[in-house]
Amino acid sequence: MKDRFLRALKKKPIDKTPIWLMRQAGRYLPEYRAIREKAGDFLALCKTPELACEVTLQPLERYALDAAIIFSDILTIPDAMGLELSLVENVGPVFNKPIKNISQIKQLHIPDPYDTLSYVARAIKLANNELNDLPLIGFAGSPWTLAAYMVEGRSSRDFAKIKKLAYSEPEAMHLLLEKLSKSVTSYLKMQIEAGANAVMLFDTWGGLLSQPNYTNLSLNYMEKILRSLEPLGVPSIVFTKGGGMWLDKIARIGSTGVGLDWMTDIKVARQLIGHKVALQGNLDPAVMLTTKTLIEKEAKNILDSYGMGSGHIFNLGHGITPDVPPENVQYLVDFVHAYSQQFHDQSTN
Ligand code: 1CP
Repeated sequence: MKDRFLRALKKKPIDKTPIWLMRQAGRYLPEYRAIREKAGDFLALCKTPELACEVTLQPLERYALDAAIIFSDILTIPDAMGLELSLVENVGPVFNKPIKNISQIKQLHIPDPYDTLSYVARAIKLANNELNDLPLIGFAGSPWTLAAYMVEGRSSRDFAKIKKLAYSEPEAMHLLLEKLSKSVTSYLKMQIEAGANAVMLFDTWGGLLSQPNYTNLSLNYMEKILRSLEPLGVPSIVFTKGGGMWLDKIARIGSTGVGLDWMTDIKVARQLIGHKVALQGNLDPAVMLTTKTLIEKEAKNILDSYGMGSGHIFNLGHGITPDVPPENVQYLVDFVHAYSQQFHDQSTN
């Protein structure tokens, strides 16, 4: 069943629970490390459509995954806005020109994705040609999460600089978020036109916000983006790491599915919002570092907790980490497909 992922997202009957993994293409795969070395640096890999396409397909050659996600990064938008992204060994992504003052925010331009980000559309077209009707997920960062990296200049433990800006300069904060929302909207529209079958918004740092600020600075802007994409009729998934206590709000912004982190109880989430949206998640990524016995036990627990019927897309509660043994992924994918058949009515398939 090639459309298992899209059917689950729309809660249509399926034969088994679909599975894909956040960051499924990445450093835990030796073939990724080889191609990354060949490309020279991470951004060159993202910006060379043939290589980005090849890396997108790598995990699908190994595993019976139900979806591909285009190989890129959420930070391509700030890069296209002129902040100059580079990936520094043992540090992570760094901007050479982070946002330091309000006048910089005023001067930021909204990139034309067909110009500075067209490499992503080309990679999507190339990957789609190879996928044989298996769905391809496009993605972007949420405006808040992008702003967090743009103001800090790099990753941070507490993102204090952006939070200080949010409290002390609300107008500048909203101007930045407004510009990012427009950029994300046109970027995702381009990805959909290029052939993305679903889109996902990664709100990795939304969980750092207070409840009112989460609504004002993250959720409202994601809603704006989703409402603009609605006419295109492509399903969407919203993932806020640390957003478990705001699920009722997240389920009301117009996405088809909601991603759950591993801190959230999927059974409770289903009771709360399962009638409105599909759920994606939520195995603790750390489990993937352990044994097949433990992977089976924890995956079983999630599938049992969700229970009967469609509307669940199995995934991790956050991205897979570089030190995961590739054979553990094989085990998880095959186990989820085999064990989940009892939760679906086989006579309707
Ligand atoms: O080769 C390398 O060392 C690069 C590591 C790497 C990879 C493989 C980075 C740098 N980005 C990526 C790819 C990537 N990033 C994908 C690929 C598609 C997939 O297979 O899933 C996706 C969806 C992302 C999205 C992304 N980038 C997010 C959101 C998801 C999440 O994990 O929370 C975030 C926060 C980023 C920023 C980023 N880019 C790279 C790193 C190491 C990080 C995280 C930095 C941090 O810890 O704050």
